[in-house]
Amino acid sequence: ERGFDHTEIEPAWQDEWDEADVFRIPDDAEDPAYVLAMFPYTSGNLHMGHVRNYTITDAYARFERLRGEDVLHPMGWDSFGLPAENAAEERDTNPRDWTMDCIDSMTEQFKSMGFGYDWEREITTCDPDYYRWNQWLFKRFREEGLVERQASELNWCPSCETVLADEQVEGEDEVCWRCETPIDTREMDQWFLTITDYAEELFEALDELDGWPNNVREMQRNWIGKQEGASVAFEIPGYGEVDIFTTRLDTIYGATYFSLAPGHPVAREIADDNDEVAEYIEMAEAAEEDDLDVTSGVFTGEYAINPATGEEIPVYVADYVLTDIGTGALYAVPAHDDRDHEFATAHDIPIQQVVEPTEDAGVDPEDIDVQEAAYTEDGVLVNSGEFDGLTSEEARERFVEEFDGEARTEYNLRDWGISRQRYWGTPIPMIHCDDCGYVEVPDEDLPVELPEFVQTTGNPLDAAEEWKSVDCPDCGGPAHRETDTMDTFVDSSWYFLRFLSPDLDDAPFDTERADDWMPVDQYVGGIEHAVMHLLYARFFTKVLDDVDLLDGVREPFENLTNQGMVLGEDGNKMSKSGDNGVSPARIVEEYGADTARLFIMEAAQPEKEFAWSAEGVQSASDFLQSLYTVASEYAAGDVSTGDDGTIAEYVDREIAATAAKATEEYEDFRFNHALQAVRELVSLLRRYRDVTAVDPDTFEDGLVTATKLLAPVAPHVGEEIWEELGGEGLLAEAGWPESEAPTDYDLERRLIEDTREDVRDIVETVGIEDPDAITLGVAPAWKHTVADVARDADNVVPAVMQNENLQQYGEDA
Ligand code: ANZ
Ligand code: ZN
Repeated sequence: ERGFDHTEIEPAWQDEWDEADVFRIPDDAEDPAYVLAMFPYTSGNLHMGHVRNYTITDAYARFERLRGEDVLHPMGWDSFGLPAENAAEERDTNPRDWTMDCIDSMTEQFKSMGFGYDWEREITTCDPDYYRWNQWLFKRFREEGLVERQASELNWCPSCETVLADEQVEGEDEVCWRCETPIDTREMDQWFLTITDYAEELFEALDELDGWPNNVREMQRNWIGKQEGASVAFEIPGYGEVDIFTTRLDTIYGATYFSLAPGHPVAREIADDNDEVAEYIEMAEAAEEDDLDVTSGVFTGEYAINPATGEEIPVYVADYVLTDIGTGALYAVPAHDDRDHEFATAHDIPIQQVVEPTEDAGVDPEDIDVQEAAYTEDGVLVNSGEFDGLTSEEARERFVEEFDGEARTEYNLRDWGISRQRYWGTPIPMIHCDDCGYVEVPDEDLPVELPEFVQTTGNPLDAAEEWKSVDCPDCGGPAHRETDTMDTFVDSSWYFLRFLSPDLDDAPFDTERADDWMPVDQYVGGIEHAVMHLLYARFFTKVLDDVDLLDGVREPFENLTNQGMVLGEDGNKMSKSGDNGVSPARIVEEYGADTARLFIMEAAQPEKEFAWSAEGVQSASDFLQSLYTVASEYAAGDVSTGDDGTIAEYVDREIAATAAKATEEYEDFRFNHALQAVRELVSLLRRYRDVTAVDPDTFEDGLVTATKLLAPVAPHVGEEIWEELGGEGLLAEAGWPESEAPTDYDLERRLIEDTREDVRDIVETVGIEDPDAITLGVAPAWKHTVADVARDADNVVPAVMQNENLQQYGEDA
């Protein structure tokens, strides 16, 4: 019985790699492939989602390294944040100790998976050597005018007692992303980074991010919410001119009412003399976001004059008009806007059509009844005076001038509130003095380190009296420190730059090295970061370039992959706490890291979800054992050898073709296809050995090639086999197989594959269970189809090799 014992070989090879510094990347490397996985939050435990994320990235990094690239593949810890504080409270310890323990145990887990990181570059965001640069950067942002104090209504989690960014509020019932408590709102003064200054570039540059999945780009587009339109003034007699924002200026002739947001200054002015309006505003402002529907609103008794028609239209205050979007006022066109239609129907407001479909729209204008439902498409103007017959697009352009409007672009994106009233984060480097107001902490006094942790129900920094009280850097008078800490998304907005020069102590990162090494070539992480993390990191990169800390790098991540979810065997999301969670540690213990890695990578393409399968794990394990066994039997002289001509030639071509195919699939991030090809090669080798005495050169070349192609995914077993076969040095440094496919080979292979596809199609239509078995000639009815493939003389041998049952047909042919 020859097998390997993963509990012995895996730790041993991990040590060998460390000793040989396989994963170290020297500072003077010219332009390494930068392969990065989103660094983990230090929860203490790796779950399967992590394991998948890091396996994908590690396999790709190893692939690039084996191909001879310098590879930067670092790892660090996203280690600030509320959970540490909560855990510390639960366990009666402090967030730092808890976090450090988590890092220790996660490091162990990483190592046991065989992930190859350059640990010399490890960074930890809760380390003062890291967060001092958050503070330093905050000051540079402030110098650029990108930091503001803004009073605003904020999402407040009553359980975490902290402000949440919009992105941290989840689901329709608006719950806290960490603890799932329904959120409240509160009005407070906060520190904001004015990301809106970059809205246009953040939006437009998405078009060029070809290496990003379309859905992520689309999510960012929606989040930024760019709307091109115009503003036009409507006169409300007694109250002056009120600007509206519209994306549909072409519909201005169809405006049948005018609407103000409850927070609009003119609405408040009207409310001064109108109790009904005052009551409505009060009610609307007290209401939770989803309490009121689109029809909620009140007539003010006032009228606005439509500059296009000169007509007076009634003015409403309505909750569906948002105070901080556009100008907080709009003219409403029920015939062409769904919300306006609903509102008008409820309030008995006339509906006037002004756009009808163009002739080539494929819709009969007669079929449009705007009394029934709004027609929201562009079209041709009707009932629009002298402008009838213009297209919507022409009208929009024309009307801006005609009605003294102004082209205007609006964004849904809001500034980024970074203040958190919690302890475990980067202290904001500001001091408040009664005389001088807010004063920056001088650079030489950075970092502002966190004081000892104390347990309180509120913000522990508020309770740290000694820490809080300082002299004002400007006037020397008594002052106190800002007690808000930064949103942890600040940490992750530039960490990928710190990896380049993690020990630098006079700058956050080395500008020249960033020039050489950035952007990240391949970034891998969860789709849950499609908006916040990935948008903030793009924002930071642009600002850093604008303040000359970067030199022309405007996007941080050239290629992005979002790994799909790992589901439980039941097909439900594998939860960390639920019963369907499979513990990575247990799998590694029982089967070894290579098996876990191979199973995960074979299960699906990185972007696709897949369900955990004990059977799949077993199959991965069996495969590795059997490859190892074939190799060690061969090494021990247990495989009979001899020269055998045609078959060796065929096997040689299969080996070359497999290397070519696998290489291409690795490059395209279709690891499962690459691995499938390797499996096919290995079973070919086994059949070769079973049917005849093998050509030793060919056979050994086959084993070596399979092992090398497998090395990114199953590196430990790979080393073991490499050693058995007498390979020199470490497999991790042994290079990548030649990947030139024989030129005449592709065509033949495609022919075989196409035919298989055809057969599979037929089989699926007829509904026979195992198409592969049939393709390979088991079901008599289909044999002739497969035999067609074998008819080509050159393919007789391949066909025979595919399946013994075909021998007959090959010979017949
Ligand atoms: C007149 C109009 C006619 C509009 C029409 C639309 C259709 P979208 O549709 O998402 O691009 N709007 C303007 N300010 C608003 C505010 N503060 N709160 C809520 N809605 C507001 O958004 C642009 C449209 O949203 C604008 O164009 C405006 O209604 C409305 F047939 O103006 B429109
Ligand atoms: Zn002062």
